[in-house]
Amino acid sequence: MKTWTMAVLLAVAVAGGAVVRAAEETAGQRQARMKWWHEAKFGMFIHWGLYAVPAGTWQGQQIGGIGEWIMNTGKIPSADYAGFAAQFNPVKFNAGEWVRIAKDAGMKYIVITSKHHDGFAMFHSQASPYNIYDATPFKRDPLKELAAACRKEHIKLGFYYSQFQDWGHPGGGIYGERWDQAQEGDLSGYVNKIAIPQVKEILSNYGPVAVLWWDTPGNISKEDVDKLHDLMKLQPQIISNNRLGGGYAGDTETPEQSIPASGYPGRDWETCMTINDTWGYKSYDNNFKSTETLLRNLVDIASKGGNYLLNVGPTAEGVIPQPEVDRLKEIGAWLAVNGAAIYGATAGPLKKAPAWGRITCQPGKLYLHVFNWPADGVLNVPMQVQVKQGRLLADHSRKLEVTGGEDGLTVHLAGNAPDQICSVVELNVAGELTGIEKPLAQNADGTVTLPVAEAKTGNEPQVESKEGQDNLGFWMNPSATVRWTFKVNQPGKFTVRAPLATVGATSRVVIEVAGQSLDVTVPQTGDYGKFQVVECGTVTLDKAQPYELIVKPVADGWAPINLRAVTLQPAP
Ligand code: FHN
Repeated sequence: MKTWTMAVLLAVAVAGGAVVRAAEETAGQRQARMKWWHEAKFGMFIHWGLYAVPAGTWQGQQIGGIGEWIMNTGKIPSADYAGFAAQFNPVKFNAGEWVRIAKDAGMKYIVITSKHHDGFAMFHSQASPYNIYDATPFKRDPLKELAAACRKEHIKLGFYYSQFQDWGHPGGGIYGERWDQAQEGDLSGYVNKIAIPQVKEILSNYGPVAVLWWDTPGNISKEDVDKLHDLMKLQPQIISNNRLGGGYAGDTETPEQSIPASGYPGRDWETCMTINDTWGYKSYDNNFKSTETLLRNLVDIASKGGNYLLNVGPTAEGVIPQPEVDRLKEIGAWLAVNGAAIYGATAGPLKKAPAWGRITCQPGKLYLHVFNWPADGVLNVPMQVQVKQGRLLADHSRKLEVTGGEDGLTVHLAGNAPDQICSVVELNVAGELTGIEKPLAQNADGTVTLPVAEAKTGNEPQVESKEGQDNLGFWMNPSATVRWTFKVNQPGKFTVRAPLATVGATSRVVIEVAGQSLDVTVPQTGDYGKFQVVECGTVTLDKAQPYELIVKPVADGWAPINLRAVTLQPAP
C-alpha cells in the first residue's frame, strides 16, 4: 500500500463528521487530558508481530514493500502464514530493555501494535486463539510485561489496533482483493466477534492505556464504529487518533512518513515515521536514516507544534535492531542537553522557517535550532521581541550578543557550532513575539516562485514535506482552492509551470491570475510522490504591482492531485 494512496484513503475516512468527544468535554478538560502528550513531543512506535518471522522473505523470494504487509503483498495463504506461529518464540524479548531504550532516547511514550492487519494478536486474547500466548511456543503476554515495565519507568503506553483490516479472520477487512477462501465472511460479524472484544480486552486488562492508535479505517458500519468508539470510555483519559473512521476526527492528525510544511493549525498532530523503510522487521532493509535526518525531523516537527512517533521493528527473537538503538541513543544524548527546547515547546510564529534552522517557543523563551551555523557568526532572526539574554544550551559559558533592527533580531555567534547536527541558542525574551514575513516577490532574474508552504489553503488541501520537499496533498475537495499573493516589479509575459502528480486518472485545474485563465490537465503519474512539470500556458502581468494567483480544481472528473509549486518564468 503506497503511503501516498493510503494518505488519500485516510483523508476520505476522516473528512467532515462531528467529534463526539468534543461535545462532551470542555476545552479545559481536553487541555488537561492532552497535557502530558503536548509535553512529551517524542514517542516510540513499535511494529512487532508474526511478520517478523518471515522478515520480508517468502518461499525464498524477497517480498517488496513494508514488512508487516508481507501476507498481503506476497498473497501468502492463511494456513501458511499461520504456520509461522510455531516458529515465533521471542526468547530474547525483555520489556524492561525496550523501555530503557525508549527512555534513553528521550522518548516519553510507547505505542505498540496489539493486532496488525494480519489478524495475529500480540496479547493473550480470549476472543481468538490466534495470538502470541496460545498459538506460539512463547506462552507469554508481551503487552502485559511491557505495561508493567512502562509503569515502573513512568513511560506512557498506548496500543495500535487495526480495527478494519484483518487478513487472518473470516470477514476481516482487506485493502485490495482477498486471496484466500478462508478470508471470506461478514465484516460486521468479524467486528463484533473479534475487533470489539479485543479492543475491550486491551482497554481493560493492561492498566492505564494512554493512546489508542486506530489504523486504516474501512467501510465498517457506523453502528459498529460507534461501538468501537464507545469502548474508549473504559479509559476516559485516553487519546485517540483520526483513523477510526465513521466521521470521528479523534484527537490527533496522523501524517505518515512526512512532516506537514506548516502543521495543522487548530489540530494536534503527530508524524509517524520509520527509521529505515519498513514498520515491521525485514532482515534486509538496511536503509536506516541518519541520526542527523531523524534529529532534524524531531526539531522540525516540534517547531511546527507536532509530536514525533518514531518506529522500531523488533526481530522475531524480540530484539530491536542495533542500528535503530544506536540512532535513538544519539538522539537521547542530544535531548539530554537540549530537551528544554523540545519538551512542551510550541510552534514559533513564523509560517516559513529560516534557512539556517528552526525555532521553538516556551513561555519567556525562544529557542533557535541552528542546523547551518553561519560562517560569519551572524544569525538573522526575522522576529521582533525584547531580548534580555542569550546563551547556548550546550555551553552556558559562551554568552551571546543580540541586537535588534527593523528586519528583526541579529544574534552574534562567536566560535564554532557546539553540535554539528543542531546547536540551540536560548533567548530569554519579554513582551510580544511577532514574526516578520516578507511578501513573495519576483526574483532578480524575473522569475516568480510560489512555494506551497506559503500558499493560502484553508483547512485543505494540506501541505506536507517529504525528504525535505514540500508538496500539497490530501486535495479531496474539488471546491478547495489554493492561492498566493506576490509582487511583480518587472512586468511582462510569463510562462507558468507546475510540478503535478495524480494517480488513477488524469485531473484538471484552472490557474487564474490578472483576469487570465489557464486550463491545465494534471498527468496521471501513478504515484502521489512522482511529479511531472507541466507547462500550463502564458500570462501577461503588465503592471508593477501585487497579483493574486489562484489554482482551482475542475469539479467534473476531479481526482485528488499533489502540487509542489507554481513558477512564472519570463517568456521570450
Ligand atoms: O497499513 C499500515 C502500515 O502497515 C503501518 O502500520 C502504518 C503506520 O502508520 N499504518 C498503515 C499505513 O498507513
